[in-house]
Amino acid sequence: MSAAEAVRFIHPGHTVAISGFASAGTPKDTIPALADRIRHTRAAGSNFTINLLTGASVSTDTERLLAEVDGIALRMPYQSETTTRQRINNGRMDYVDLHLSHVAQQVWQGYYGTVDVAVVEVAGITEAGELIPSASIGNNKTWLDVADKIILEVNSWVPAEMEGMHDVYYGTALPPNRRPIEITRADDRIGQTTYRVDPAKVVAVVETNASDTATSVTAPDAISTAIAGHVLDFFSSEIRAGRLPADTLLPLQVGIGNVANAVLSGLDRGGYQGLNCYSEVIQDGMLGLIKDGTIAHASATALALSEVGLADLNANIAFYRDHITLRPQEISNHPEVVRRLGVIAMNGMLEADIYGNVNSTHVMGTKIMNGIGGSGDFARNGYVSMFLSPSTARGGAISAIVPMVPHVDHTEHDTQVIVTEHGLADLRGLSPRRRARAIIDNCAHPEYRAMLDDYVARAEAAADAGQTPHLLGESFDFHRRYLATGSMR
Ligand code: 0RQ
Repeated sequence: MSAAEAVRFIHPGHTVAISGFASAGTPKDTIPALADRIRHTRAAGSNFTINLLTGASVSTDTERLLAEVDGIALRMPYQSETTTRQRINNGRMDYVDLHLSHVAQQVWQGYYGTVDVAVVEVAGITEAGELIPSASIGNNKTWLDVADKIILEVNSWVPAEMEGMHDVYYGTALPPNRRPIEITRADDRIGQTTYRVDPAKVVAVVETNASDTATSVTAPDAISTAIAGHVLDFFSSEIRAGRLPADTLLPLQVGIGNVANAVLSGLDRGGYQGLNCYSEVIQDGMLGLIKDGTIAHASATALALSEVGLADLNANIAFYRDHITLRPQEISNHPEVVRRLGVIAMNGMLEADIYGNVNSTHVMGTKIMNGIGGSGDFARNGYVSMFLSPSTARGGAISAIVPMVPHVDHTEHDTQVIVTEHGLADLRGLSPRRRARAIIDNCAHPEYRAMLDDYVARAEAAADAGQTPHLLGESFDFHRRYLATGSMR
């Protein structure tokens, strides 16, 4: 049926779980049709909101349509879209920001009530009645399992040869019935290539032919190239110290964004061969490395590609299918697997404090930026946990190294290495006071070092300085200075 007819199954107050992870696999027609329905209902005088559950962020165009009509009462688990962010920060939308590996189990546990309708994009339906996934898996297996009603969007734009790239695992369970997740290499397959679905729950099938939204990528600049250089030097010294295998390192997880892409470009020049990625998304930088053999295999839950990346993937899909595995996000981000494989976790941050606590999500401690996403899944369980960021934000007006972060996503216990364009602080084996020295000396922007030194000197001189010296009132004055510099989100 048409998308407009299909959305008649969605009613005010419903919890709607949709496919989509980063820019890939968002339903193309059904969600815009839902936004239209909400707008018309509102124009007729009645309120229509839904609770929206996803894999992570979805296509920004789609997310914006629902936010603009004030159609979302509750959003979970991640977003990165401007209008949605404003609604959340204005208190007009409830937002639950959680580890992406936790989403499926929390939904199985029933925290979010009944999932009334799932809207899931698929590449096709097999004769046996199973579903061929498209360019992201995210939580789709869970949505199909738990939803009362299912709307399928069959997108013929997805190349047929993508079939086989996926590994959908059906062995997950709640305690006490959990079994080991038997992944010991990034390319291990433990599931099946299709989703199962109960046909009795499928109330609509909508046909589309529409491309995924492209992710924008900018070429590495001087700052991201410098950060990548420090990361590559660190890998070399870890190899010399016998802590990382030469040539192949250990499986890499790389966050999204320009710094991440610069690190990937840098790997190309590092002389590595046969690397593996055990990450959350496949981005442009990885495709080139797969082609030239630097990366042997990349495991993730979604593709997040630019226009150029999408064209490359589609033109060479049979080749990439053999080097990429897409998994449900509770497996791509699974703490057990991340710990076993010894993943090298590299994520972005807003700011870190002098002791290594990291804020990834809340500007000035209060305004949400995106969400924790998968960063905690990888940082907490990685073999080496690294946070990478320019040393300043907003044209130098804000230092990314502060005395005390006003919101903590990753504690000092989870952060092992901090990198800015000025250098790298290896915090492993260091007490808090030594960590402060390493972070200020290696990572802070030179213009902020004197202020941070002064803070540490006075905090350490206090009679009750303790294990982790702080001047509690002053640490937040450090942030408040920025309020005068302009409007914050
Ligand atoms: O603002 O967009 O208005 O220009 O934050 O900052 O420097 O472009 O960095 O794109 O790498 O994002 C933490 C947000 C960094 C991201 C964060 C402002 C800055 C700019 C973006 P503008 P940059 P990035 C995926 C793992 C959590 C989720 C995660 C993130 C904007 O990395 O969302 O890691 N992480 N998922 O101006 C005020 C500061 C600021 C600041 C930056 N200290 N104060 N504003 N900004 N620092 C796992 C995978 O495997 C994919």
